[in-house]
Amino acid sequence: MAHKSGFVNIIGRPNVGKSTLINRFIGQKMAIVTHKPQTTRHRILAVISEEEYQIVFSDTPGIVRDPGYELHRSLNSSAYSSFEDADVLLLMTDDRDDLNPQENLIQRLHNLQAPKILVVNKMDRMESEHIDKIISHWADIVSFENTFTISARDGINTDELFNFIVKSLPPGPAYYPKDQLTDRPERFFVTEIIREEILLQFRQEIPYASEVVIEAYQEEETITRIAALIFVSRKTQKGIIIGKGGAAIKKLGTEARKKIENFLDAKVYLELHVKVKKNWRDDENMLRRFGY
Ligand SMILES: Nc1nc2c(ncn2[C@@H]2O[C@H](COP(=O)(O)OP(=O)(O)OP(=O)(O)O)[C@@H](O)[C@H]2O)c(=O)[nH]1
Ligand SMILES: [Mg+2]
Repeated sequence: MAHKSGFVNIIGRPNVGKSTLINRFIGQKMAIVTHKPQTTRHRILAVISEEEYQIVFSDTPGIVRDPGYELHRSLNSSAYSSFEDADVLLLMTDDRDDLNPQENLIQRLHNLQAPKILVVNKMDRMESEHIDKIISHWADIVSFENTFTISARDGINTDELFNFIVKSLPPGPAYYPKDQLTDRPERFFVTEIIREEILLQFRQEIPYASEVVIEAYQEEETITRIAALIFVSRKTQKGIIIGKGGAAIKKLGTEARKKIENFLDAKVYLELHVKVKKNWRDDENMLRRFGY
């Protein structure tokens, strides 16, 4: 049989479970997942290779309805860019999705030639009437090759979905070496892990006002030394991240370090600093520096 390959891109609103599904397919935690919307900020490729096929999954930021910052517009364009190279497109939705897609999204779905699959996630907590309602709502708007109702978290119907994706792949060569798992270097995932901890430990606007960059990254024989800088947009936010007597940043550092050690399978020394950069979310230079 001819070798098959393709880019399989997942789009949907923030928080529907896109990253959770990618992690399940990959069989390990690659993309960060939290209960908060706008967890994913960068497009990440996750490659699954077998002898007879290669799937390049692309996790994308959720599509933000009312982009308030330049950052949001960048997240949306990153999400929309995944229409361009899709060989198969998964549109993911869940029980909280408001089912009111923007005209822009509908147009792009209509124009896309590649097979489209509707994925209704979080079935573990949904009534079947609700699921039927979502499916018929979408069926009126776009024509899908197939529809799957799944629980990405619990792994319900995800194997069936995966098999259908493999079936839908066009013939093609391997785009990446078959032992490569992602397009991102280790240090990218280190910044993501720190950002994940910020999302988990801080409330309200703090996670959304934060960005993490690596300042130093040294792999020594027995330890990896990492210094990371957390940018926030206001002085008060810096105070909150540091906390009373440095308690908050200490906890952040400890939890992030444990996860990074687990991810790198190495002992890690992690140093965190916080810096205020006013309105970085609207600052094109800063956004570029942060890789948007
Ligand atoms: N009950 C339930 N929760 C789920 C399921 N899949 C994901 N979740 C939860 O939904 C939340 C969001 O999951 P993510 O995978 O981060 O969602 P996302 O679509 O990548 O979100 P963004 O990166 O913000 O666009 C997390 O709390 C997940 O644990 C599911 O099948 N069932
Ligand atoms: Mg995500």
